[in-house]
Amino acid sequence: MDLRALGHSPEEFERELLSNLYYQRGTTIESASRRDVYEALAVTVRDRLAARRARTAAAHYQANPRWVYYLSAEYMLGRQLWQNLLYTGTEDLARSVRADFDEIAELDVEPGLGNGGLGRLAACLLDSLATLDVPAVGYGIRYDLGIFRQTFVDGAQVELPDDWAFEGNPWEFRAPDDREVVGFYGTVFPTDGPTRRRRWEPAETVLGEPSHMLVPGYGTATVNIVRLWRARAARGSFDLTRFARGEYADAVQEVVRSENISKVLYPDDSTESGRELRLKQQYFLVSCSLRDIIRRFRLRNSDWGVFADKTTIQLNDTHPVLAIPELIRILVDEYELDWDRAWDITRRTFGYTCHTLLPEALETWPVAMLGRLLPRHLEIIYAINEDFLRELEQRYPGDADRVRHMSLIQEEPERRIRMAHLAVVGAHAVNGVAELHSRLLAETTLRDFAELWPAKFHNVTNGITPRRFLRIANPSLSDLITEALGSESWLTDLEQLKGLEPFADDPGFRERWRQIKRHNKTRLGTDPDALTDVIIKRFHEYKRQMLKLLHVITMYQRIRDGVTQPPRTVVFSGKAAPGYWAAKEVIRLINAVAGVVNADPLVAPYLTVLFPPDYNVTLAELIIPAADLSEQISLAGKEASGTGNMKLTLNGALTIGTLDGANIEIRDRVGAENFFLFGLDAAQAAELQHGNYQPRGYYERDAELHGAIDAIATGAFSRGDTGAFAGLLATLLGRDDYLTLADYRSYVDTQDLVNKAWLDPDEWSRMSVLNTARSGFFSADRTVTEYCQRIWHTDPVSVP
Ligand code: 26W
Repeated sequence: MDLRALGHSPEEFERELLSNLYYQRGTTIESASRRDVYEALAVTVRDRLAARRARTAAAHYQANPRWVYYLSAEYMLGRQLWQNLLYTGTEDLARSVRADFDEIAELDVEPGLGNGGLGRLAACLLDSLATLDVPAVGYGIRYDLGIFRQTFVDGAQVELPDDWAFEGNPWEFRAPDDREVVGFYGTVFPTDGPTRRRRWEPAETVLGEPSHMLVPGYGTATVNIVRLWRARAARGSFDLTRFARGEYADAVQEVVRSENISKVLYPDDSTESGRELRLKQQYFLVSCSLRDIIRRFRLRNSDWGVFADKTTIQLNDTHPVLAIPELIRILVDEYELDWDRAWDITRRTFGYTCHTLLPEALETWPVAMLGRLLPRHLEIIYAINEDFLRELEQRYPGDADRVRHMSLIQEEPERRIRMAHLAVVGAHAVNGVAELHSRLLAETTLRDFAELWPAKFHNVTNGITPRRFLRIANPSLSDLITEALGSESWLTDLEQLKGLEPFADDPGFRERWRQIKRHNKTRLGTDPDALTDVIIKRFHEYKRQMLKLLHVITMYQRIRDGVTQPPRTVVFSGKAAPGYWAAKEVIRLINAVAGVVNADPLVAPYLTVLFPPDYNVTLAELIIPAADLSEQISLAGKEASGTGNMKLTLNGALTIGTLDGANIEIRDRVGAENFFLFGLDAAQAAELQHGNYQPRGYYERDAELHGAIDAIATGAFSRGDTGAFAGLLATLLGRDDYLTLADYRSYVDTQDLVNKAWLDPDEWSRMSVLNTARSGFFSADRTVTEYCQRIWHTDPVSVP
């Protein structure tokens, strides 16, 4: 039932745009600012999605289906305008009515509500869920301040607050009627019910107010939503008496305290902050979301017995794992189900995806802190652990060690809750995000659990949406692919890219392929003739941006020694967690080296180093189509999957990488001959790491490595200041936890193979076409299909 027929002609589109200028912005075309036009355009496009959303909601209500609920503390949604223009087929219409369309589109802001891989994966999976017509809702937090803006001062990273919605956000709908009340602190009282039923009286409450953004499917009518919660102070929290007494700060203290909960995203992507506010954020997210899920369930169902049949909740890492004790609390304390029934429903409802292998990234919370903030949840976790340990004692009588290892409670040195253990015990399915990662999880980090419950452990290799990362980011290459394949259906069936294989042998096609890559380099502002070598991801020692830098210095020294090479542009981009000293030192050193290299006329024809600041989804969409070489050089066994590797392969970049994460599956599918492999594999790396690895030995034995490190040490990149990077060099020569020096020689030699290959542009393009042609597997549609078949057991619902 379309309330208002939305036309498809330029005239009708312009009429809608004008009426939105009048009625939404209260202005006329003559006096409208560029922002007025942007907002009116956004509403014009949004209306079309809203119409489809209405039909989707009606169809879903009708179908009373099994729902997928994705709980994530982070979403990297990217800019919405281009996506929504593509998904409503109104791009040309918009372009036809506004000559300054591109300038207007620049006003579209990216909601940076995430740190990196985990947050962007969540967005790709939501896009595929809608495209596959799966009824789903993403739940998250609407942080007022997203991931910090990165600028450089004297080459050092400086963080600035990201007030992304300062000008408002035309893509969201507030839903104040669906506010929820969330409690903290307080006391737990016994009840006269069964022993495990209690009554919790929070000492503090805050309101959770949702706003949702539309998540359209591509090539289908389905429009799902992502619901983001913001904290609001309860009405009347402003203390007038104190205000009257001039105690202004105290007067608003309550308001500030409440609204602080969704104020800012924690910028850590691998080490836990341990901050109580972070724990408050996690509970705020799960409490609001579970209440909303239960409200939606009870709209169509009254029997708790079918809750787990109608509801599957995926936990995006351990950040939302408090949802497990929270569901128990609601079922037992509020709906008075008995414990065992509530536990059975809970286990059948939750799935848990682990995104890391780094011990420091596995969250644990102090028992004391959790007991203070969430006293009832601590009790429930104790009860879950009590039953679990009893099961272990029966299964492994007398094996105290195993019991201590597997317990939800870490006893030494401080009593802490192991959130990953809670997730595994409370979920019916656990998965890693690439084959190697899932295998290492089952063989190391979660080995005891995998031995106890082998059927619970799965692998679902990550994926990316080809809509944003090829069709939107690289329209010229998409057009060539569509022309070659004869239709755009590859966009929803990426394996069809296989049809490009024969074109790899077509010189004319290869030439057009090369021209498009050149065009994308010009668009990026880099030299179209140069090999564009990119390493774009968060800064972390295990991702080894330092190894790329040592190669840059080696190339620099070789060129200065008269050894020429094909021109190369090295592009670094990425943020470091503000508290991560070593990562920030690497950023500072890269900018120092870039300053010297780019200023050296001898070197300029052969090597340029760029470091565009403030890496995010929008910058990725600009850099990825221009890349020739994709750097995936993490220490084997450390990168859970990687998704940038998939985006670059899809856009025809060749990968130089280790046997780590999804690199392995990329190499298996594109062919070892179309991939530049180097370095230790995971087993060799683990052995060396646990053996007595002497990084200094590699420095002494390898002249080029020696030369590169000495250049840093002698101040070649710091105006002779030998101490400038002494700390960083000390860790590299002293510890080198991620075996950067051990892999240096293999890496540099493989880079020489890259240079050789680049000298034959035709052969390079052939390999590039084959990389794209064989990357169909890495579509998030395949990933979501696997989750639906193996973990969520959901079926699509078609929307008329
Ligand atoms: C507690 C702080 C914290 C915050 C975020 C710890 C860990 C995280 C994330 C799990 C880190 C993350 O983004 N992991 C990345 O997830 C991607 C999606 O699965 C993978 O492709 C990357 O390999 C993995 O590093």
